[in-house]
Amino acid sequence: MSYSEKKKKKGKLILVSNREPYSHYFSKGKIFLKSTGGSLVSVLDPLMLKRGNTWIAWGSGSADFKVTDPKHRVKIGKDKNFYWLRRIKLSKKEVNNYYVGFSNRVIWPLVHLMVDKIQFNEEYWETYKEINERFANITVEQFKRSDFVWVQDYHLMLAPQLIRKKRKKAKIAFFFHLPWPPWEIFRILPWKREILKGILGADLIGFHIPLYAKNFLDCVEKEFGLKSKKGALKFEGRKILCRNFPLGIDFEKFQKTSESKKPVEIEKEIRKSLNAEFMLLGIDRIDYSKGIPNKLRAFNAFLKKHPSFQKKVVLVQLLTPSRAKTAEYKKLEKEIDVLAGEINGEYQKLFWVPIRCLDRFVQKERLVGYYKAADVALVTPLIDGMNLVAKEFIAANSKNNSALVLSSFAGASEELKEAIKVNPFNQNEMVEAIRKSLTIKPVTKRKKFKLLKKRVEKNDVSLWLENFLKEWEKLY
Ligand code: GDG
Repeated sequence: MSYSEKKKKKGKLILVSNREPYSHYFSKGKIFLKSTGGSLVSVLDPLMLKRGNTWIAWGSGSADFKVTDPKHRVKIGKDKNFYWLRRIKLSKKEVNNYYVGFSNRVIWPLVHLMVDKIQFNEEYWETYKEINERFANITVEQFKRSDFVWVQDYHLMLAPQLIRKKRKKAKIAFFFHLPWPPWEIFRILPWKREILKGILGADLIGFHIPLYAKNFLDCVEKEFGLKSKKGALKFEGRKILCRNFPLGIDFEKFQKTSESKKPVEIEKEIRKSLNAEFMLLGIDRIDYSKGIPNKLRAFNAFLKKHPSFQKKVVLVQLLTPSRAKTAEYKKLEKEIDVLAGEINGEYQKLFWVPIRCLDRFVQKERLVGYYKAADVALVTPLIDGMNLVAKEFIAANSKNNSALVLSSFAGASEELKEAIKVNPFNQNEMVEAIRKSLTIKPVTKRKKFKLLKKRVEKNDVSLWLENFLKEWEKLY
């Protein structure tokens, strides 16, 4: 009997997340279904089909509530393998305060250590509480005694405690996908106590890397005077465990896609259109945490310091639209646009454009085509919870002949030891890393890449899930 089959007997799973796995939308008067994508959905969806009760999430698609039953549910899967997707309706104002506001204008900059970007606002907080309460109440409605409730991420940090209030014995876990900041930063949050209490409603609390778990436990100690031992602590009479579970990708799927016909064709097409010997690649959501302007400035400095690479190297930067198109993001988009324009203006020659920015979401096969075409990936966030782009890039290259420049401040840096590490704030280091990545001996490059690949393959998303579920199950 497989692990998930054994678990099926013990209790079903209720998943609670802001983002839904599937959305329904209108196009030309018709309703279509689409997966909201991502590694997480691709692994949680099969798990839910096997042992899921309900997935509770914000119904954000334009036709989402046209297809739901009177209880706002839609069935995902069929026969015995199915789960309910329970959609939650949010008004425009609620989305603005809970999602754009508190989640993305308060928590996001706080945990990414950018305190000057935080927009403290009482109304954001009030709505955040209300929406967390709504998620929690709906979870309780669906709840059966043996169920496991798994709450995801920074949008729902109060939910574990709110669920616990109504179902004292519930088996609740929480996973946080972003960095957890040190106490000196976290303590500026006016609602710090409530947030910590909210998360402590869970029995198991997961982070990507040990540093974030340590920071969290440190905050708990400073705020409540509670000491932990090996990640375990007692809070309100309950034992709580805090651990790191580094998220991986669906390696097999990426590798398979990368060997299929279309990405191979796209790779060739991209290389042909480059008109250059080397291709550097950046794939980032337009977000200040991703350090895109720093990357462009470093590339500028590289071209200045190493003129022999002019006309030989092109930086292709994919800019994926961010989840919330706020004024801050539009400003960043503009900054990137101006910077790229200035650099191109300075160096551009006939048939050679040093930077190409593409600001749109591309299909998976095209994305893989870009990964395959690149000689070097520049993954240089100022800070990042994990960063899956770095791992996908490694999985997609079947020839093992590329190099990865990786920020030391991405969670992935813990694991991807053979990457060329950089401090994205240190321009000289960035310039040197670009040079190194382009001149590294092919044998060394291959050797390092193979080691990186081994790790990404081993620590894939299924292992993440299995380790998390095992640790959780052990608690009862
Ligand atoms: C948060 C944390 C943590 C990007 N552009 C396109 C596209 N993507 C996909 C990538 C990748 C995902 O989006 C981005 O994931 P990241 O991990 O790099 O970053 P965040 O979105 O900031 O995610 C992060 C993550 O949560 C998980 O815990 O690692 O630290 O910030 O999968 O492939 N996909 C397609 N077209 C695009 O244009 N199809």
